[in-house]
Amino acid sequence: MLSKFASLACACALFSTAYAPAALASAASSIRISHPYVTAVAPGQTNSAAFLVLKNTSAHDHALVSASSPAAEIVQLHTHLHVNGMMEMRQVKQIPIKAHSKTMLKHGGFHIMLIHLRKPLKPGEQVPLTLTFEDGSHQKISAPVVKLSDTLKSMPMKMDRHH
Ligand SMILES: [Cu+2]
Repeated sequence: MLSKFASLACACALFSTAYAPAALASAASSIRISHPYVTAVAPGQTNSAAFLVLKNTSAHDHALVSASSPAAEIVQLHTHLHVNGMMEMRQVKQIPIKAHSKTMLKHGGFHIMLIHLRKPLKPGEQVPLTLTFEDGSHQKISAPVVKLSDTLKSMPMKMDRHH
C-alpha cells in the first residue's frame, strides 16, 4: 500500500514539471516593443512623454502595469480623455495588450508620462525605459528623443492634473 502511494506521488511530480515551462511563459517574452520615442522638451519644461507600440504575440491578454526611467523622478501610465472639449490626461493602473493584437501608445491616447525630468531632453539623446508587465516580468528598452511637430504642439492639453 505504501509503495503504491509513493509511485503515484512520483508520477504527479513528473507531470507538473513537464507542464511548468508553458505555464510560466512571461508577459515580457510575449510582448514585442517597436517604434519607441520620447518627445523633446523646450527649455524650462519639466515633463515629457514616451510613446511606443506593444505587440502581444501570445494567445493570452497581457498588460503594461508600470514603467520607470532614470530620466525622470516620476513615471506614470496615462491616457487622454476628452472633457468639455479639452484633452485631459489621467493616470491609469494599466495599459491592456490583448492577445494577438497591438496597443499603440500615441499622442491623444495612452502614453508613458515622464514627470520632473532630471535634465532637459534634447533630440538625438537616448532615454532608457524599463517596462513592467502584469506578471512582474519586464523589458528594458532605449527610446530616442525626437522633436514634436508644430501640429502636435498646438494640441490643447491640461497639464495641471500632474500636481
Ligand atoms: Cu500624461
